[in-house]
Amino acid sequence: LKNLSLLSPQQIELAKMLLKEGQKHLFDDWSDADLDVEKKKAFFDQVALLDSSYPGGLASYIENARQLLADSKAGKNPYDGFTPSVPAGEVLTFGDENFMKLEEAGVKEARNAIFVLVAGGLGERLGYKGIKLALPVETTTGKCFLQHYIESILALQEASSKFVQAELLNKIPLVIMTSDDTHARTAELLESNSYFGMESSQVKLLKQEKVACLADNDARLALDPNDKYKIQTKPHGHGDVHSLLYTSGLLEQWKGTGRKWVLFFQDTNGLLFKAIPASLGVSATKGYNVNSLAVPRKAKEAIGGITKLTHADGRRSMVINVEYNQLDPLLRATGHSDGDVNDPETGFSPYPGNINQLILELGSYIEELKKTQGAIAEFVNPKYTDSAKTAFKSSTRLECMMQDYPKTLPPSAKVGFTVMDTWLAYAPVKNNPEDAAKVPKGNPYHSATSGEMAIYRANSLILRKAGLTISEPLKDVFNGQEVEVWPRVTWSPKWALIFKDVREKVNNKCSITQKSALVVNGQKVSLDGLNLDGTLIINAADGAEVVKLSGVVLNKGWSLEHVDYKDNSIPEKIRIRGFKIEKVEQLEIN
Ligand code: UGB
Repeated sequence: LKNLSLLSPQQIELAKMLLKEGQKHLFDDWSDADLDVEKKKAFFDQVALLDSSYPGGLASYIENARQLLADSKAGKNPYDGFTPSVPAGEVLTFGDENFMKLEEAGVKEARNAIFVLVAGGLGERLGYKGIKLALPVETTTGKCFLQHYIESILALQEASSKFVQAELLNKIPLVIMTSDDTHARTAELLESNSYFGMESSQVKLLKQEKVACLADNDARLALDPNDKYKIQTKPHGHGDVHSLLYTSGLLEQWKGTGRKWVLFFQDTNGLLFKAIPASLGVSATKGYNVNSLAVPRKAKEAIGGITKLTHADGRRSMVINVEYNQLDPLLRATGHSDGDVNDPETGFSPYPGNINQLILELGSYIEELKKTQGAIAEFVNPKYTDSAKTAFKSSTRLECMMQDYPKTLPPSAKVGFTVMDTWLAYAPVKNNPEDAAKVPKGNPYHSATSGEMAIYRANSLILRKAGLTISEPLKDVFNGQEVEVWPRVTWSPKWALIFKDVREKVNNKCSITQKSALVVNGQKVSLDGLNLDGTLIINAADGAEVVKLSGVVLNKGWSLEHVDYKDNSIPEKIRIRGFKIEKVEQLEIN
């Protein structure tokens, strides 16, 4: 720093800020050797990036960190003064009249929607080497999550286009939040697959930056152990999506074109789009500013609980996700001596499980972000070396979650939630086979195995509800996880988006046996007296006339062969499921 001529005026300001914020240690080991000039410049480039990507800049980050670290050291409970209670929300039953009405309302609203996929996480718990969006949702078709999501959005776009004049139709935008860990591979996946049928201009990638690591309780920034000219960084969490959207300028553009709803979703939930139309219908009919999707949750299950928090001052109350590790202590601290326990009547916790699918009303979202610039309540989770909490085992950082958005909203905001059956709405792929096998019995595995089986189960149950005879599932164990194996039924979103579509395209003279697999690809395919015992694949081109499937289809079909997740001779995306599909015999109609 002695040689200030090295620095631009902006860098000098950043240097001064760092010194003012107690970060002198960052420069302690700098040498005067000319060799390091480039590294010093790179250091300031990094500081400039850290400064520009955090709402309020790096100085705010350091100040917020100091406060949160002091609170953590003092053992301060972030929910101090708040009493939890069970909030009221919409509880939907698949396939009843109300559900079907909401689905239709949702499809109509979809023309005003924007989808935002948070996909910056590496998926450390899953341990998969690729990006999670590239994993197959199921291996009968092998379609990956990103393809499934895009096809679902395109199907919604088409279905909702009926409600608007062609010249007024805006294509539904898709924003994908990536990070350094996922950006290049996400872009590659899109480009090498022609955006899975979407126009490239419909898709925007926004990359989140990491935040600086903190070395101690004074929020001194940590240097990279291998490079004294580099600040160590770690991910800040999915909450970054709000500030990224705010600074991108996209929100105002969308508002200008009459958009109304922003739907946030996660990288690996293959069921989600079965829940989207009805929940969007709830947002529209209830006029919710915020609508969180939820499922019944087993007490202590590792997903956050939707909770109403009322402050002792009597003025503040909010409906918010309380993370699972905080819900139990909060309940115990507020007079519920048993903590988070199942209601004996329902067998579930009274606090619905947050599946981190949020629907925000665009107008009020923009107003709020103008106030906060997208900054989201943060937390810090240091692992201390000693009981006096004086030092950390390794550096820590501030984190934030997208579902904490309602925390800053005024009490007048309409915050609600929609509960749907888990079988219909939620089957994420988050855990590696080893950890999944250790999940307590009765709790969901959230693995690649359970994620895939959930698709077949949901599709089978939906067909059953529509009147088909579907054989009972068999139980089997893959990678140490016992699951139900239903017929492997899959369909493309454009075949049926909502339950009404299914009902219109099938009749009750059809049956499907447990060993069967059915793939329906195409719009106007109808199942009219089809009796399937084997594998049937039907591909109908867009615009094809009605293709009616009837009669008996009998063949050896496709079987599931057990494989072990440790068997490196099998591709990772397959072996993490514990089975591979042996394609023995099928009827394929094109
Ligand atoms: N993600 C990012 O885009 N950026 C990041 O920095 C981090 C993540 P995880 P998590 O569904 O059961 C959430 O890691 O955070 C993306 C809720 O907080 O899969 O542990 C990432 O790519 C919790 O309340 O989940 O837990 C992925 O798409 C509960 O709802 C998404 O964020 C839980 O999800 C979620 O990241 C759940």
